[in-house]
Amino acid sequence: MKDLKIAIVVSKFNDDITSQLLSDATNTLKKAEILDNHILIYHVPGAFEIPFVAQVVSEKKEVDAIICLGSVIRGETTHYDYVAGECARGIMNVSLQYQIPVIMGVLTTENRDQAQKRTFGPKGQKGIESANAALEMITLLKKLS
Ligand code: INI
Repeated sequence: MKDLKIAIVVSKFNDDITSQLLSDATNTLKKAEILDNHILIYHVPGAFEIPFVAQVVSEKKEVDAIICLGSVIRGETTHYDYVAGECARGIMNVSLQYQIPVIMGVLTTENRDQAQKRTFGPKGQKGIESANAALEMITLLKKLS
């Protein structure tokens, strides 16, 4: 694991949620013996900006996986649908185009309570799950190549 490099692209919007996702993801990677200076963290304003930065990072071909972290909470407008939909689509596009695991650690929830339960428990801990998904995908890719 010591030779692996992993990028994390994390949005600042709903920072009470995303800062926890980030600390859980980085701690999980460190527990898996990923070196501190092999975890590259990029902050973006909101989930909508995540795919662009993930694409720029992918183009450099310097990391083994990218973990995208964010929290999109449905408000009273259709803005949610655009932000959540385009974020998910963009993440998948980058993964397929550059053949690199790009993990969808972006919560899309009806309300803040749901987001909190999927971040802090008991309905999950998305930061930990996302880091583990990245490690699992890297291992799988090594087997396939
Ligand atoms: N960005 C989020 O990450 N989560 C949200 O819930 C959200 N809502 O609800 O509006 C959100 N909007 C900002 C968006 O991601 C962009 O940063 C903004 O539109 C500028 O492009």
